[in-house]
Amino acid sequence: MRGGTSKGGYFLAGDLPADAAQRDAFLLRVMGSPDKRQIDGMGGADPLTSKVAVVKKSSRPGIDVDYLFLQVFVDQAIVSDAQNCGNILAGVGPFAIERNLVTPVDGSTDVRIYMENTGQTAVATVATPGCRVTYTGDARIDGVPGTAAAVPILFEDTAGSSCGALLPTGNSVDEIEGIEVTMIDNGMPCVVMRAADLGITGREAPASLEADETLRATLEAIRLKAGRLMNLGDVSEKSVPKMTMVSPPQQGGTISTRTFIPHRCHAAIGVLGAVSVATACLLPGGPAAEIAEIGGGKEKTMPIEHPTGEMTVVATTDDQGHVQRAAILRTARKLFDGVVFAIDSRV
Ligand code: NQM
Repeated sequence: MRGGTSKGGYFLAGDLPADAAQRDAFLLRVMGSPDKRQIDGMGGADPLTSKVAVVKKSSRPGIDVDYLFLQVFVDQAIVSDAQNCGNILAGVGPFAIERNLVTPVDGSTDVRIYMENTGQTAVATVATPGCRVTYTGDARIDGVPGTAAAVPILFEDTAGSSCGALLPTGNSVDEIEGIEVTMIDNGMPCVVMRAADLGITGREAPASLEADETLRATLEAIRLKAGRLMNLGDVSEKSVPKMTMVSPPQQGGTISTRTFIPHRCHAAIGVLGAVSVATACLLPGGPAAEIAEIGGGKEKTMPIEHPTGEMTVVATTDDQGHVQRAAILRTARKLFDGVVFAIDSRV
């Protein structure tokens, strides 16, 4: 399925080996990793198309399904559960209904999803006219051609998802390798920096940033230090924290971004990454807040600009200006339903 601006394999948990090492070996075969072209598997030679959702009916009160996200690295034999993914999340509701884990109602169906990676909950609303999932509709998201049925998603309790606190160091601003950074986790651990401080405009195309060896080395040096400061330990083999460079908005949005995830530059921005960056924009004194254009009121509509358009985060704040919940709009599409083979047998 395509989920938002990502694509991956969606599995019922019961169809995969229960043993994590066997499961990961199977998923590496499925995606064709490690290989930068993933020629021997289903992966699309990009971290955004080498993703897996593992879904099961939930036994938790008030929750419909449990969702485990797995990032299958493209050119390394690594399958990581160290991050969540809000784009792949967009396909979980439709998948759960199609696989009879959730009973649809006529019109639209709310699916309450427990995100196992971070222990938090999201509510996705799936279009189900006549009690059947529909993927067609008129919602448009940047980074995906055409239109599809809207899948609005609400996040309520994402602060400190992986780092234990929204600001794991307790500060809105720290300095690493001489660069001012905000280390933040409102659903995705992110390091937010001014693009200008890294010697770029922040308007460059992802390919040109990926070709800049000096920039990449600086980002990785900052990331390895930030990982420890963010309670993530040694992140050399993890896909977090994400490295977001911010600059003034170019298209009337809140802020412009370029994000390394962490070794490739995202063609857009991750969902929870965008929620975390939007939250950083609301921290007085932080590098993002200095640049961000934000309206008044408690409900803030914040288009986070990225290389292929923008992702709008609607953040609801309390009297102190702290983000209480965030909503985003995604779409999803069922692409293929079938049996995938690893070596010469099923699983
Ligand atoms: O931040 C890419 C994506 C993501 C993650 C990444 C995501 C999120 O675009 O919630 O969606 O940052 O690795 O799918």
